[in-house]
Amino acid sequence: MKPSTRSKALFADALKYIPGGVNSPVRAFRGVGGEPFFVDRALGARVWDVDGNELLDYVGTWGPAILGHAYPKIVQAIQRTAEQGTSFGIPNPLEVRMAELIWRSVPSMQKVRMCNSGTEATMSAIRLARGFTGRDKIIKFEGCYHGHVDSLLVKAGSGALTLGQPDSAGIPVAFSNETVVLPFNDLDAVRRAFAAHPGGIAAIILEPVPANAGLYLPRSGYLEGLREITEADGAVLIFDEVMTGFRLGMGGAQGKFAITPDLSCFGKIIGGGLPVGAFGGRADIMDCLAPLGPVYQAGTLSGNPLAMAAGLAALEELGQGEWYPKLEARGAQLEEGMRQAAERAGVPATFNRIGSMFCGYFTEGPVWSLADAMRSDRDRFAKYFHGMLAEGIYLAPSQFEAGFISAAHTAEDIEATVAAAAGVMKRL
Ligand code: HOZ
Repeated sequence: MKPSTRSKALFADALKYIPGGVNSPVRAFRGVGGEPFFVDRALGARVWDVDGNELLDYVGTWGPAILGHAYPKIVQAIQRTAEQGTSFGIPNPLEVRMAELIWRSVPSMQKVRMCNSGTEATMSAIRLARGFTGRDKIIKFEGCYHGHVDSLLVKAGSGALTLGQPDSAGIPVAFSNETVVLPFNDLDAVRRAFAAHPGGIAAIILEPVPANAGLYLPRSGYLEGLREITEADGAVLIFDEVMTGFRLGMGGAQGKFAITPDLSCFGKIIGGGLPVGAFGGRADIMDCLAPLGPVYQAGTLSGNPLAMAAGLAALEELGQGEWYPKLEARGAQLEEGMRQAAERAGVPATFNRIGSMFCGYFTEGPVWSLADAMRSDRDRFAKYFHGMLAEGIYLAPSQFEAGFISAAHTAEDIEATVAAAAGVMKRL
């Protein structure tokens, strides 16, 4: 690796003008120590920093880059659309195409409203669920992260967990009192919460595959159980598919596990790398939104033509190619290689994976919940992260984030990653 001279100078400047030098805390390397590098450009499975270092990228802009960076069809769609104007604040045909494509891919999305980020999507879905049911309380799960929404930033994952602040300052107690937080993968805890608040719970919101405390899977029957409990009670079941949507297949996690939630939230991939969010679901619930109903939600840039064009290009491509089997094959190759590497190095490790999403924990495992994830040796993860970076491989700078494989990662890239990991683990 070349010395990080330019990155260091930029970070010093950034610290003067931007809190912590970053526009989102998880970028600050606080979970692993050291300073972030600054990116110059990205293409396919690689990013280049401003000092000329080439890195094989497993962050993929935190999920959106499923086809690889600067995918030509997406770049061309953005260029073409920009020539017609970058924002209208007037309905445009791309919004309708996007809504229809989402509905075709994810049948539970009978109606959809576009917004600008995953945070907006979850915030709006919660408000809608409350407006629809006339109830106030919501259930969320430990380690699940749904953006930086007040009522959801309670025992949250992602950057909040990385920084050891899963409960943010600045949230009125009255707000967090309306949030019931439960352990993931524990149906009895959910049944007890419903019994304790009869007729009071508006919604359960969850990442069907939690990917903000690393990555762990729902146990067999768990999602079905949540569906049954919410249906019987009249509460709204909300799947936050910001990370899993169009990542685990065109139908997202709900397609993979064959569960129909009432509402779902999307982001990341559906914007093709531009800022976007979406929430949608049952038509009778969605029709409670203004201008039809009493629940207000709005946005100057919602349905922005550039984001719609980029997202449509990404989704249309994903819908045509044999991308998902290829991503599964790369994921399986990585999983097998990493398990063997850890075993040979004698390092206690658990490698969780679904499709092209993964997380390696430095613990015997298994990891099914936040409590299990917290057993990972985070000092060891920090050493591993920096060891991999020195080998030219960029992982998320936190134990509590998922890794992403893109369609641009080749079998040789995965092989090189495993070889690097084997060497780094021997030195841990
Ligand atoms: N929402 C992303 C996944 N954990 C992290 C992006 C960020 O917080 O900057």
